[in-house]
Amino acid sequence: MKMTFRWYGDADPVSLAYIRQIPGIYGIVSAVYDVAVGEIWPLDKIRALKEKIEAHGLKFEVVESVPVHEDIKLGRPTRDRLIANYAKTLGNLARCGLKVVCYNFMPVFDWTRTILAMKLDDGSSTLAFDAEAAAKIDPAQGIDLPGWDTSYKPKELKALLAEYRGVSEEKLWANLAAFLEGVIPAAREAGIKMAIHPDDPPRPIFGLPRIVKNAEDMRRLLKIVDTEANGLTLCAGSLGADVHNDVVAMVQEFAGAGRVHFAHIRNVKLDEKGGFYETAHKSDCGSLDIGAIVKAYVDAGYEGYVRSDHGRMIWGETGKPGYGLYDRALGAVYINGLWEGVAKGEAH
Ligand SMILES: [Mn+2]
Repeated sequence: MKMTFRWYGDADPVSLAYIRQIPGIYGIVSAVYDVAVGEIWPLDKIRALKEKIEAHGLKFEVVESVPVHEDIKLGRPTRDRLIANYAKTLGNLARCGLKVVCYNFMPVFDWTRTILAMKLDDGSSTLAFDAEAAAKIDPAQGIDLPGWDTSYKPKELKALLAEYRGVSEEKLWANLAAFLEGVIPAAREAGIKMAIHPDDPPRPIFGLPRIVKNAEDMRRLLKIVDTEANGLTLCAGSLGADVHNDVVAMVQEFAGAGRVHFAHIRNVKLDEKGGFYETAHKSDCGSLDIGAIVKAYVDAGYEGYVRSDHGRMIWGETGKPGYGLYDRALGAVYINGLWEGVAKGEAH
């Protein structure tokens, strides 16, 4: 297992120098942030990022994410050029030594929360999803979510949402298939493993289709192009936000089959109304058994990349919600500890 840590580039208030001080960190997960979605990531920008990371004694082998243009998800006629561009970006990443590319296929919204700083009893604050509040949002009236990417103007967002009304789940699957059939052969040739991140939360929201929500969806996805390069980012916290998802069984099945290329490990506390909030990583803080999840990875012989995922804001830290230094560092050390314990226990 290779423990990694996500870093948002020079704009990130968390420095590479600090990340390096977390025990057991192998590498950085990052992205080129100043190329427009859909355009090719040039070699010089990838190289500059890699050199910056390596100067801190850390590896750069995983990208999170190369975003998928909405035209691809919508199946617009422009998608062929955009898919070709994506494949070229994969080639450039491979030339710079990158091994895994995380991406998602969620329409319009990436991860969605209704509260960015919910206060917990211990005084920390965390991200939360209030299912009742989310259900009350009428996308036709506009959506104003905290912390959500505001790069769309309200009018553009309305038009985009309207266009998705004509995209059923099956249509989205067909568009995903066209994407995979376009990029997976290029990834395989380049030696890149693609790793789709599941939908977060794993359910349709605001009338938008969502298709990577559970084990059945992941099986279907892997069969579209049935090769190792077409793989998963198994995000315990995202999938675990649906009480029906058995994350341990998913690790056993998909890591066991060699199709997990990136493991996001974090915990969530579910409520009875379908909502949840994010907790510290430790098992008894949330609804997921992180020890059992780690054991499943060890038993599967998983040797890929891992990262702790969203953290709470603790010790007075401010910054990007979910992506502070301290709680994610605690999570990484906790996972490393579990891993060492399980692996050594099994070796005896
Ligand atoms: Mn994740």
